[in-house]
Amino acid sequence: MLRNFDTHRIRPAQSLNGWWDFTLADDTPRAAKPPRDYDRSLHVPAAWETQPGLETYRGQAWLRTAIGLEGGDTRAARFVFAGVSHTGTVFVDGKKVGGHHDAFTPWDVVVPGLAGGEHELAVYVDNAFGEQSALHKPNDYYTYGGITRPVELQLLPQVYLHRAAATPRAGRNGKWSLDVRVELRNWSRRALKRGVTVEVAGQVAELEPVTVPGRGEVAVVAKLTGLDVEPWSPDSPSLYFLETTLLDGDTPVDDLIDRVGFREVKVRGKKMLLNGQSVRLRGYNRHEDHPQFGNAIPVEAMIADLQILKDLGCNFVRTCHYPNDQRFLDLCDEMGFYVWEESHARSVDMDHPKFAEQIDASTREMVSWHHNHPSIIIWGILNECHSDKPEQKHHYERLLKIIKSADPSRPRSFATNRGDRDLCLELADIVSVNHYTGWYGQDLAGVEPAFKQFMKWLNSDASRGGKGKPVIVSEFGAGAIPGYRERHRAPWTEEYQCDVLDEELRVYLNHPQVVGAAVWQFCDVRVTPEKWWARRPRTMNNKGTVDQFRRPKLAYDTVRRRMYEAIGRWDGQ
Ligand code: ADA
Repeated sequence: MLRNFDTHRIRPAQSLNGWWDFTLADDTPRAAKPPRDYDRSLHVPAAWETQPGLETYRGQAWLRTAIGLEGGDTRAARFVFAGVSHTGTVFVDGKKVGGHHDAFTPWDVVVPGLAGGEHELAVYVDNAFGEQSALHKPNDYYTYGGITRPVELQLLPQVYLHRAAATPRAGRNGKWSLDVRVELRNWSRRALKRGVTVEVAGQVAELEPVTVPGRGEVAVVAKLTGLDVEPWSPDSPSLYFLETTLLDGDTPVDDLIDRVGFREVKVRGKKMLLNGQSVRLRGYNRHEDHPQFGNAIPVEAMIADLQILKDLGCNFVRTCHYPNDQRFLDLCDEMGFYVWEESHARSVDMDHPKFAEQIDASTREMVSWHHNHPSIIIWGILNECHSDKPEQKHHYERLLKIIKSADPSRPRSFATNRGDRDLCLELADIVSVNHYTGWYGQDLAGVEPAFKQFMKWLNSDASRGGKGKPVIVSEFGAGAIPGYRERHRAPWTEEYQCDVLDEELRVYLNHPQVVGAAVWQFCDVRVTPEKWWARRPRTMNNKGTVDQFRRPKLAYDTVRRRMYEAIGRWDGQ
């Protein structure tokens, strides 16, 4: 399953997770033709680094599975890949049918005209760095290889439901409304007329039938009003199924099932509001990384991570620095976490010839696929990029515009480390800063003065662009090698990490303009062994509050105390 619940009752859908044939592609000309022979197998989804001998394999590989199709050419096969790391090229019966670059957004390939019977699905997967990739590069997190998120095969009628994007709005007397934009696509050559119904919380909207041109697409909007529903919040994460059905005459021929939560997120002056109530975000940056699974983390391990975050007194996760597996977002919806989701970019070369194309795609796909998650309350872009360079400002403008035109309902931000040189703060709804005075500055006593100085600069003059806006401290932390304990509390000891997190949380969680603080980072993660990152001890980013196996470091209890104190719920244990 792509999600944590069934997304179709009418459309036939079948998981393609399971054993796939697998072979490295050292000798294969680039994605030319799938090979005949495969010498191993891999249980998809998986990162191939989990296979003995392939722990550091960076390159290409083929994966293959057999699929059985029912019916004839009135149905198209739709292959949905929730994530292939980092580039996938798809072949059906040896013929190239599609592909996608970037590990972190879902994508699909629609193949009409396949006859009933058995077919071969082969995927050429590439996780190599090079000129073809602006965003995947040696970095402070690992780029794994493989089909790392679930795969599904669906059968589509000629006109099918491509997407249903829902935006909740609070109305009078505690009632809610929901605007649902439904996108219909037609893979056949003939124009066809279809009706649509949308149902949520027992209310149904029936839309007039529309004609969808051959090989074309049409969008219609359903407005459901006067909904008597429980709003969504972290304390009470109520969710409702949103069922969209496609009708040919009176006959249902396709459907999409998603979930929505009723909440509005607004920025008002220095505050961030959820359903009119002031919100303070307390949480973590979390990478999709696990020593046993790479970035192909099973749902059970995701749940365990979120349970740790709950225990730590957190209500917030930043999905640094890329869109996350939708099953994780589903869990955040269900368990009541606020999420900052960010398109894929951590300190990248903005002059790379592929940069604009790839970051635009990552941003568009993120908002398009993840639009309905109530947990997502902030869209983020461009972590620690060149927001201080006038010649790069247009990237910030363009990306923030892309988001706003696709989804005007959520605030947008970017995490800057440019301090008082930043030139793009006026473009963001929320000012977000990464602050490492306690670590890279090695200046524990300087944490508060440095932050005060930044806030003074920010608020001193409207030309800064951030004056009077809400502020999130989107990263702060310190490295600690698990088990390195010393009374002298030197850098890299678990003790020093405690001191840094204690002080930073004290300063940020008690500042009136700070609406959120996200510790860097949840767990220790693998980094690429290339370039500067090779200098990281254990070739890991060791700033986790839990180690890579999620074993708590000394700082765990410090963070926990600070998080509970911040909401007046610290009872000494
Ligand atoms: C940056 C960056 C993170 C991580 C962190 C660190 O702020 O955004 O991805 O690299 O620093 O550990 O230095």
